[in-house]
Amino acid sequence: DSAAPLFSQAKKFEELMMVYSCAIREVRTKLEVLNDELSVRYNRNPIEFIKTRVKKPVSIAKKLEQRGFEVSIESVQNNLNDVAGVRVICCFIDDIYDVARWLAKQDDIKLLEVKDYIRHPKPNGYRSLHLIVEIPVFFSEGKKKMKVEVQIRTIAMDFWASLEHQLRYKKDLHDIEDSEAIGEELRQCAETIAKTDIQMQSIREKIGVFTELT
Ligand code: 0O2
Repeated sequence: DSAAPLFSQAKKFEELMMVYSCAIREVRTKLEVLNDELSVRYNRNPIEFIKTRVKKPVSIAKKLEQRGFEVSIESVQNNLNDVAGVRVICCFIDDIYDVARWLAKQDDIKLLEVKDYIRHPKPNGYRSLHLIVEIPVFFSEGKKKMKVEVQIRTIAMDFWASLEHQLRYKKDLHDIEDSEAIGEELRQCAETIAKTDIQMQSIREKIGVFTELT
Protein backbone atom coordinates (compact mmCIF):
# COMPACT_ATOMS: atom_id res chain seq x y z
CA ASP A 1 0.00 0.00 0.00
CA SER A 2 2.89 2.35 0.64
CA ALA A 3 3.64 2.03 -3.08
CA ALA A 4 0.13 3.21 -4.01
CA PRO A 5 0.99 6.92 -4.46
CA LEU A 6 3.92 5.97 -6.65
CA PHE A 7 1.74 3.74 -8.85
CA SER A 8 -0.88 6.42 -9.09
CA GLN A 9 1.75 8.96 -10.24
CA ALA A 10 3.19 6.48 -12.73
CA LYS A 11 -0.29 5.83 -14.14
CA LYS A 12 -0.96 9.58 -14.49
CA PHE A 13 2.35 10.05 -16.27
CA GLU A 14 1.63 7.15 -18.62
CA GLU A 15 -1.74 8.71 -19.41
CA LEU A 16 -0.21 12.11 -20.12
CA MET A 17 2.32 10.57 -22.51
CA MET A 18 -0.53 8.71 -24.25
CA VAL A 19 -2.35 12.02 -24.76
CA TYR A 20 0.80 13.61 -26.22
CA SER A 21 1.26 10.70 -28.57
CA CYS A 22 -2.37 11.06 -29.74
CA ALA A 23 -1.79 14.78 -30.34
CA ILE A 24 1.19 13.85 -32.51
CA ARG A 25 -1.01 11.49 -34.53
CA GLU A 26 -3.56 14.25 -35.11
CA VAL A 27 -0.90 16.65 -36.42
CA ARG A 28 0.73 13.95 -38.51
CA THR A 29 -2.58 13.07 -40.14
CA LYS A 30 -3.25 16.71 -41.00
CA LEU A 31 0.15 16.95 -42.70
CA GLU A 32 -0.33 13.67 -44.57
CA VAL A 33 -3.75 14.79 -45.78
CA LEU A 34 -2.22 18.03 -47.11
CA ASN A 35 0.51 16.16 -48.90
CA ASP A 36 -1.92 13.64 -50.41
CA GLU A 37 -4.23 16.38 -51.63
CA LEU A 38 -1.42 18.35 -53.27
CA SER A 39 0.00 15.20 -54.77
CA VAL A 40 -3.28 14.23 -56.45
CA ARG A 41 -4.33 17.75 -57.47
CA TYR A 42 -1.05 19.28 -58.54
CA ASN A 43 1.42 16.41 -58.62
CA ARG A 44 3.29 18.24 -55.92
CA ASN A 45 4.81 16.68 -52.78
CA PRO A 46 6.05 19.43 -50.47
CA ILE A 47 6.70 16.96 -47.64
CA GLU A 48 9.47 14.45 -48.18
CA PHE A 49 8.91 12.67 -44.84
CA ILE A 50 7.75 13.15 -41.26
CA LYS A 51 9.44 12.00 -38.04
CA THR A 52 7.73 12.10 -34.67
CA ARG A 53 8.71 11.47 -31.07
CA VAL A 54 7.44 11.83 -27.53
CA LYS A 55 10.20 13.24 -25.33
CA LYS A 56 11.73 10.59 -23.06
CA PRO A 57 11.06 10.86 -19.28
CA VAL A 58 14.78 11.42 -18.56
CA SER A 59 14.95 14.30 -21.07
CA ILE A 60 11.73 15.77 -19.66
CA ALA A 61 13.12 15.73 -16.10
CA LYS A 62 16.47 17.12 -17.24
CA LYS A 63 14.90 20.04 -19.12
CA LEU A 64 12.59 20.93 -16.19
CA GLU A 65 15.52 20.83 -13.73
CA GLN A 66 17.79 22.88 -16.00
CA ARG A 67 15.12 25.57 -16.24
CA GLY A 68 14.49 25.60 -12.50
CA PHE A 69 11.00 24.11 -12.65
CA GLU A 70 9.54 21.53 -10.31
CA VAL A 71 9.71 17.99 -11.71
CA SER A 72 6.05 16.98 -11.59
CA ILE A 73 3.27 15.96 -13.95
CA GLU A 74 1.57 19.38 -13.78
CA SER A 75 4.88 21.09 -14.41
CA VAL A 76 5.39 19.09 -17.65
CA GLN A 77 2.19 20.47 -19.15
CA ASN A 78 2.69 23.98 -17.85
CA ASN A 79 6.33 24.49 -18.65
CA LEU A 80 7.33 22.36 -21.62
CA ASN A 81 6.27 22.93 -25.23
CA ASP A 82 8.19 20.14 -26.89
CA VAL A 83 7.06 16.92 -25.18
CA ALA A 84 5.23 16.10 -28.40
CA GLY A 85 7.50 16.67 -31.39
CA VAL A 86 6.76 16.46 -35.10
CA ARG A 87 9.58 17.02 -37.59
CA VAL A 88 8.52 17.75 -41.15
CA ILE A 89 11.18 17.40 -43.82
CA CYS A 90 10.36 19.42 -46.95
CA CYS A 91 11.98 19.53 -50.35
CA PHE A 92 12.39 23.28 -50.89
CA ILE A 93 12.55 26.35 -48.63
CA ASP A 94 9.25 27.71 -49.97
CA ASP A 95 7.55 24.40 -49.07
CA ILE A 96 8.41 25.04 -45.41
CA TYR A 97 6.48 28.31 -45.28
CA ASP A 98 3.60 26.87 -47.33
CA VAL A 99 3.24 23.87 -45.02
CA ALA A 100 3.41 26.13 -41.93
CA ARG A 101 0.72 28.42 -43.36
CA TRP A 102 -1.57 25.57 -44.39
CA LEU A 103 -1.28 23.92 -41.01
CA ALA A 104 -1.74 27.11 -38.97
CA LYS A 105 -4.85 28.18 -40.85
CA GLN A 106 -6.82 25.02 -39.99
CA ASP A 107 -9.53 26.13 -37.62
CA ASP A 108 -8.93 23.58 -34.86
CA ILE A 109 -5.26 24.51 -34.68
CA LYS A 110 -4.07 27.41 -32.55
CA LEU A 111 -0.67 28.81 -33.39
CA LEU A 112 0.99 29.74 -30.09
CA GLU A 113 4.53 30.56 -31.16
CA VAL A 114 6.77 30.78 -34.22
CA LYS A 115 10.57 30.69 -34.12
CA ASP A 116 12.09 31.30 -37.52
CA TYR A 117 15.63 29.96 -37.36
CA ILE A 118 15.79 30.14 -41.17
CA ARG A 119 15.53 33.92 -41.43
CA HIS A 120 17.41 34.15 -38.12
CA PRO A 121 19.74 31.13 -37.85
CA LYS A 122 21.19 30.23 -34.44
CA PRO A 123 24.83 31.39 -33.96
CA ASN A 124 26.02 27.80 -34.51
CA GLY A 125 24.32 27.71 -37.93
CA TYR A 126 21.16 25.77 -36.98
CA ARG A 127 18.24 26.42 -39.35
CA SER A 128 14.61 25.30 -39.09
CA LEU A 129 11.15 26.78 -38.67
CA HIS A 130 9.65 25.94 -35.28
CA LEU A 131 5.95 26.24 -34.53
CA ILE A 132 4.26 25.57 -31.23
CA VAL A 133 0.65 24.64 -31.94
CA GLU A 134 -2.23 23.66 -29.73
CA ILE A 135 -4.55 20.94 -30.98
CA PRO A 136 -7.66 19.38 -29.41
CA VAL A 137 -7.62 15.62 -28.90
CA PHE A 138 -11.01 13.99 -28.35
CA PHE A 139 -11.46 11.30 -25.68
CA SER A 140 -14.43 9.48 -24.14
CA GLU A 141 -14.73 12.11 -21.42
CA GLY A 142 -14.18 15.18 -23.57
CA LYS A 143 -11.36 16.96 -25.32
CA LYS A 144 -7.90 17.94 -24.18
CA LYS A 145 -5.93 20.75 -25.77
CA MET A 146 -2.34 19.70 -26.22
CA LYS A 147 0.80 21.53 -27.28
CA VAL A 148 2.90 20.10 -30.09
CA GLU A 149 6.24 21.41 -31.36
CA VAL A 150 6.44 21.23 -35.15
CA GLN A 151 9.92 21.62 -36.63
CA ILE A 152 9.85 22.19 -40.39
CA ARG A 153 13.08 22.03 -42.40
CA THR A 154 14.49 21.12 -45.80
CA ILE A 155 16.30 17.85 -46.43
CA ALA A 156 19.54 19.85 -46.42
CA MET A 157 18.81 21.55 -43.07
CA ASP A 158 17.89 18.16 -41.61
CA PHE A 159 21.15 16.67 -42.89
CA TRP A 160 23.14 19.32 -41.00
CA ALA A 161 21.02 19.23 -37.83
CA SER A 162 21.11 15.42 -37.60
CA LEU A 163 24.88 15.23 -37.96
CA GLU A 164 25.51 18.17 -35.63
CA HIS A 165 23.20 16.59 -33.04
CA GLN A 166 25.08 13.29 -33.32
CA LEU A 167 28.46 14.98 -32.94
CA ARG A 168 27.28 17.08 -30.00
CA TYR A 169 25.90 14.08 -28.17
CA LYS A 170 28.96 11.93 -28.84
CA LYS A 171 31.14 14.50 -27.12
CA ASP A 172 30.49 17.88 -25.57
CA LEU A 173 32.22 20.26 -27.96
CA HIS A 174 33.35 22.42 -25.03
CA ASP A 175 35.38 19.53 -23.62
CA ILE A 176 37.65 19.12 -26.61
CA GLU A 177 40.62 21.06 -27.86
CA ASP A 178 39.95 23.35 -30.82
CA SER A 179 36.27 23.43 -29.92
CA GLU A 180 36.00 26.95 -31.33
CA ALA A 181 37.57 25.98 -34.65
CA ILE A 182 35.33 22.92 -34.91
CA GLY A 183 32.28 25.03 -34.11
CA GLU A 184 33.32 27.46 -36.83
CA GLU A 185 33.74 24.58 -39.30
CA LEU A 186 30.26 23.32 -38.49
CA ARG A 187 28.87 26.83 -38.95
CA GLN A 188 30.57 27.03 -42.36
CA CYS A 189 29.01 23.71 -43.36
CA ALA A 190 25.61 25.16 -42.41
CA GLU A 191 26.31 28.22 -44.61
CA THR A 192 27.28 26.04 -47.57
CA ILE A 193 24.15 23.96 -47.12
CA ALA A 194 21.99 27.09 -46.86
CA LYS A 195 23.46 28.40 -50.13
CA THR A 196 22.68 25.09 -51.82
CA ASP A 197 19.10 25.25 -50.56
CA ILE A 198 18.69 28.74 -52.06
CA GLN A 199 20.22 27.52 -55.34
CA MET A 200 17.86 24.52 -55.50
CA GLN A 201 14.93 26.84 -54.84
CA SER A 202 16.04 29.11 -57.69
CA ILE A 203 16.46 26.12 -60.04
CA ARG A 204 12.90 25.13 -59.24
CA GLU A 205 11.74 28.64 -60.06
CA LYS A 206 13.66 28.59 -63.36
CA ILE A 207 12.08 25.31 -64.35
CA GLY A 208 8.79 26.87 -63.34
CA VAL A 209 7.28 23.92 -61.53
CA PHE A 210 4.79 24.62 -58.77
CA THR A 211 5.35 28.37 -58.95
CA GLU A 212 1.71 28.89 -59.94
CA LEU A 213 0.71 27.55 -56.52
CA THR A 214 1.11 30.03 -53.65
P1 0O2 B 1 15.74 16.94 -28.86
O1 0O2 B 1 16.56 15.74 -28.53
O2 0O2 B 1 15.70 17.20 -30.34
O3 0O2 B 1 14.39 16.93 -28.24
P2 0O2 B 1 11.55 26.47 -25.64
O4 0O2 B 1 11.41 26.35 -24.17
O5 0O2 B 1 10.98 25.27 -26.36
O6 0O2 B 1 11.04 27.77 -26.19
P3 0O2 B 1 14.04 25.50 -26.61
O7 0O2 B 1 13.74 24.13 -26.14
O8 0O2 B 1 15.46 25.96 -26.47
O9 0O2 B 1 13.09 26.52 -25.90
O10 0O2 B 1 13.51 25.64 -28.08
P4 0O2 B 1 14.20 25.75 -29.47
O11 0O2 B 1 15.57 26.29 -29.43
O12 0O2 B 1 13.20 26.46 -30.33
O13 0O2 B 1 14.25 24.27 -30.00
C1 0O2 B 1 14.73 23.19 -29.32
C2 0O2 B 1 14.81 22.01 -30.28
O14 0O2 B 1 15.21 22.43 -31.58
C3 0O2 B 1 15.85 21.04 -29.83
O15 0O2 B 1 15.29 20.12 -28.96
C4 0O2 B 1 16.33 20.42 -31.14
O16 0O2 B 1 15.42 19.44 -31.59
C5 0O2 B 1 16.25 21.60 -32.08
N1 0O2 B 1 17.48 22.41 -32.03
C6 0O2 B 1 17.60 23.66 -31.54
N2 0O2 B 1 18.85 24.10 -31.69
C7 0O2 B 1 19.55 23.12 -32.27
C8 0O2 B 1 20.93 22.98 -32.68
O17 0O2 B 1 21.74 23.86 -32.52
N3 0O2 B 1 21.27 21.80 -33.29
C9 0O2 B 1 20.38 20.80 -33.49
N4 0O2 B 1 20.82 19.68 -34.08
N5 0O2 B 1 19.09 20.88 -33.09
C10 0O2 B 1 18.68 22.03 -32.49
P5 0O2 B 1 16.12 19.52 -27.73
O18 0O2 B 1 15.21 19.40 -26.57
O19 0O2 B 1 17.38 20.30 -27.51
O20 0O2 B 1 16.56 18.13 -28.20
